[in-house]
Amino acid sequence: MRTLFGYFRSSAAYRVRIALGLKGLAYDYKAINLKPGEDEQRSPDYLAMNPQGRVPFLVDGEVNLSQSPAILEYLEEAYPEAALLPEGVADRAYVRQLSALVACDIHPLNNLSVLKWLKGELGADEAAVNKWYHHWILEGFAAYEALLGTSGLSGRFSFGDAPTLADIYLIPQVWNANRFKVPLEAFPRINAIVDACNSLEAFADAAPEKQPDCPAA
Ligand SMILES: N[C@@H](CCC(=O)N[C@@H](CS)C(=O)NCC(=O)O)C(=O)O
Repeated sequence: MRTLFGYFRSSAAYRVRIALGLKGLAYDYKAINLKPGEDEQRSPDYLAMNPQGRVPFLVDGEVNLSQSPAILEYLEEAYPEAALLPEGVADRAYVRQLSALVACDIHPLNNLSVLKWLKGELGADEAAVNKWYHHWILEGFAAYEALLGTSGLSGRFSFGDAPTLADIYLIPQVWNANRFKVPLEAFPRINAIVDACNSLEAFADAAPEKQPDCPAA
C-alpha cells in the first residue's frame, strides 16, 4: 500500500508526485486541505501521523516519511528505476546543488506559513508580501539560470537529456512563480527546461490542475 498525503497547490507534494510518476509507482492520493480556514494539516489525526503538520507525507508499506527531500532520496534508493540522479559522483553532486538551490534557498522563504507570519505577525500588506515572494524567486532563478549556462552540464533538462531531481524541484517552483505572476522572461534556459519537462506525462499528470482536490479539476 502506498499513499501520498498532499495538497494540489503544495509544491513540495508536487515534487513527490512527479517522482512517483517518473518511477511508475502507483499510489493513493489523500488530499489535506491547507486552505486558510480549513487547515486540515493541523487536525489531531494528521498531527498524530505527521507532527510537523505539513505536506507531503508518504506512507509506503511500513515506511512513513515527511520532508520531500527525504522522500525523494528514499524513492531513488528504494526504486532505482528510472534513475533521478546521474551516474558520476560529481554529476550527482551537481544535480543536488541545483535541487538545494530551490529546496533550501527559495521554497522555505515563500511557503504558506512564512507568508502567513509576514502578514499576521509583522503586519506586511499584500504588496509587501508579493515583493518578498518575487525577490526570493528572482534571486534564486538568476543563480539557477547562470549555473545552467556555466556548468556545461545541462541539455534538454537541467542535467543532460533526461529528467533528474533538479527538474523535479524546479518545475513546481516555476508553477508557484507563475501563480504569483513573477516575470520569467529573463530565464530562457529555465523556460526551455519547463517546456521539455511538461511534455512528459509524469510532469503533466503531477500538475496541480490535474489533482482531484483542485477546484477546477
Ligand atoms: N521542507 C518541507 C516543506 C513542506 C512544506 O512547507 N509544505 C507546505 C506546502 S508546500 C505546507 O504543508 N504548509 C502548511 C503550513 O505551513 O501550515 C518539504 O520539502 O517537504
